[in-house]
Amino acid sequence: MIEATNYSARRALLREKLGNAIAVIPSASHQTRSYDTEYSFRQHSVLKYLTGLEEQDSILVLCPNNIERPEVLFVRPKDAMMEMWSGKRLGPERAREILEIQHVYPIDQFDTILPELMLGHTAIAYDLFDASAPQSLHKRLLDHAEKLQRTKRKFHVRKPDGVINLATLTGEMRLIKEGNELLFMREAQKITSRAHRAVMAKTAAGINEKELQALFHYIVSKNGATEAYESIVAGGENACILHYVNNNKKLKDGDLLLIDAGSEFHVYASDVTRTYPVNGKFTPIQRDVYEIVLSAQKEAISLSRPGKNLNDLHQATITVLSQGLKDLKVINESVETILEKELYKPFYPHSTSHWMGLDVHDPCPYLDGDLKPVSLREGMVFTIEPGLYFPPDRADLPTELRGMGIRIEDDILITDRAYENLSSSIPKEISEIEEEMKRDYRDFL
Ligand SMILES: [Mn+2]
Repeated sequence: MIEATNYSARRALLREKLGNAIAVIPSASHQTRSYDTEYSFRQHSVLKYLTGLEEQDSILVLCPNNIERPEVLFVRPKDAMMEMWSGKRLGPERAREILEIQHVYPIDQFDTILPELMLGHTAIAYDLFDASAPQSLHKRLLDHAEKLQRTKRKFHVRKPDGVINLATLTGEMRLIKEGNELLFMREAQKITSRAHRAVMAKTAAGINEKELQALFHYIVSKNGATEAYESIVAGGENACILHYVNNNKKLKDGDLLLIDAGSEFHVYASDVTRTYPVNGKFTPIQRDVYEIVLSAQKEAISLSRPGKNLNDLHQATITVLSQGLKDLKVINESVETILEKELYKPFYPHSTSHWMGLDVHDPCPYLDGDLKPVSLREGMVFTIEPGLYFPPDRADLPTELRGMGIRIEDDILITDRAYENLSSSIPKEISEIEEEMKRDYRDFL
């Protein structure tokens, strides 16, 4: 059942974490695609997380030291003509009621009101590395702080003279998923599973990667979701390009297809990769490499539980992959040497896991206060995605390996004692995949 998300409790917790800092949290701004066309709007994850608000041109300000106005929101004013062109706006009054924020003003009052709100705070907390925020805002905040510093009056009042990175505080909060967050993430998984399985059933020689991407998109859209990121649909050696998004080549008989795609439901992501043969049947060498990657993944998954950390999972993964590279006679060194000299890296250059949530790569901390890897706790969600990639131009490799790229990725939730594989319904055993590929893709529409 969907309960109301307790945004106000999240804001209260963040105000506590802020100490004497004032937080400024802008909405995402529209991004130009070309000339006067724009990419579809996607709200900034943190503003969404703290308010539920979907609108652009809004800014939330949290002022823990302001007793009168501890939280203030700025939104676009009502404007019948503008709303006729580009859709309804909440406006300050409705925003106050719906979002349960007491002080809501039109956005054009931001620069007038902000200096008042800054008083009593010693720092500005702001997402320093947020590429989606309005370009000019950072500078405006510093200008306001500077003006306050130069004001002779109110010398007895504290004024911000430093900046802290807000993302560090919100990243900590976002590490643990609770309540509706898990509900939305499970729904995203359901949709992703359906879409992946349809693509698996549809895949055949002669089909263009773009058509499979379109099928994935169709199922995701039909189920009320969007894609969490640009899908990677990579036939044959395209799989060796880690962020291949051209997705415009015809699939060839005898090749593998690597598809890394996930839906986003209520702004919560999923992120799943499967690799399987275009013609529905693994060749012996494809099978060998696939089984190595699969066993590395299973090893890391089996270690997932409270108290372990993502580095433990990565170490387990590279150990299995290194043994595999030795067995395949790609590297003729001992596993210890392969690990010590990182000889696996040309074939496995990325890490095994990343946090996942509102963002597909959720910006949560990987190290704790002592610079040790963060210990896994109940409610954390992350991916496990080992792979092996054999570049097509490596003349020193056995011919049958050249241009082969395999990755298997699942999404893992830490439970009180162990883990739950959120994406387990998407086939990944060789026999399961070969069966699934015989199905009619229309079963999943
Ligand atoms: Mn991933």
